[in-house]
Amino acid sequence: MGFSTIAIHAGNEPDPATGAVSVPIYQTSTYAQEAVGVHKGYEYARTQNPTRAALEKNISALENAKFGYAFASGMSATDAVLKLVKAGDHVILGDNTYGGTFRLFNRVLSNYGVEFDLVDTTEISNLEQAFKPNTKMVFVETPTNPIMSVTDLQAVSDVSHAHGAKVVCDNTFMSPYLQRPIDFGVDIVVHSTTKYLNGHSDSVGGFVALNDEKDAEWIQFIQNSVGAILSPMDSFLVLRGTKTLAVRMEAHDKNGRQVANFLVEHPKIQKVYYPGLTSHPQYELAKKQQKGFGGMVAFETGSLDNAKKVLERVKLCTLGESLGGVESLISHPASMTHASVPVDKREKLGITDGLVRISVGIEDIEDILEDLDQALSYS
Ligand code: P1T
Repeated sequence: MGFSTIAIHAGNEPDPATGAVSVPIYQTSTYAQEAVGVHKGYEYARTQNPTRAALEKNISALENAKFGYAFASGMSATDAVLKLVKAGDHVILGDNTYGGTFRLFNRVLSNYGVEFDLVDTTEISNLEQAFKPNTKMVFVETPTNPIMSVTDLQAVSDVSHAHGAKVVCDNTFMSPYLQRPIDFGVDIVVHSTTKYLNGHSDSVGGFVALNDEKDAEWIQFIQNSVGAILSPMDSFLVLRGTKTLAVRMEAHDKNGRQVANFLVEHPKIQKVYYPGLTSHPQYELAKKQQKGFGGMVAFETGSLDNAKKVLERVKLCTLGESLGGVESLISHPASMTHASVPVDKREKLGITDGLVRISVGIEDIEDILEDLDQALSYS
């Protein structure tokens, strides 16, 4: 079956009670039981909810995974995955991730006896050198937020598995339409569904997709035990969002390429980070591993002053954190999404005070380009 057919039908069975074509929002905290221990498979809504179950079927099918669990946010999904490691274990984390992911490792996980090292995984030789006897997990984002570095998922999987470590990929920037990490040997995929999967900037959520039954049981156990579940309303919204994922991602990809090409030619821009540019260091890999390049573009304006001018002059693009919605969003990673990354690490990666990130929406491209053009015409 094709991607859109799966997106529209997986998990989206007509409601058994009424025949409703759209999975209803089962807004209930509990379920009536016929007798003690006799019920319809639903006992308490932290543990099971039909709207959430439909979404879990849907996204796991899109990621080519047997199992999937929906969480209250992308961060709680990542946190659940990190509960697969224990005190005394070592984790390798890609050196450029969403700032909140770095913060979770640096400020939370480190308090529980789990060691981690940051590694530039765009070079497999760096990864090979980073393994320790107690390395249990390699966690990467590709393309990275916001520098858009691309990691070879097949190579990371091969090397990590040879060292007995599981591979986790945060696939938020691509969505399963543009990249399916499990097809390259990745063990666990995490998402912030807040972004492209929902796609309309009106829900916060997260997802874990995987094939290993034992790990899946543990993730489900964590989901129920900790309780960071996705609500029925949010499950409904994301389920509605994924139905149009393919058409939205095609449109984001098309507009993203044009914005990147426009910025590359602009005299005020010093550098553009977008894997679809032939000048991108991993352009060939991105072409091979991804179905497209997506709608995330970052660019260097040269100074905080210049970045502020662009961010304050835009009219159509909205200044704000987040990404992946139908509307174009523009942000300042150094002070917003990556403020929790120490300044020396940020600068080494290229997350300077002059860096601006745009989540290119699916408005008419002429309007997006006109807005960027007028925002960049400051003196
Ligand atoms: O916000 P939340 O749903 O908890 O997702 C966290 C998260 C995880 N992974 C990636 C790659 C992300 O980009 C994010 C959240 N990112 C932003 C809010 C942002 O503007 O970059």
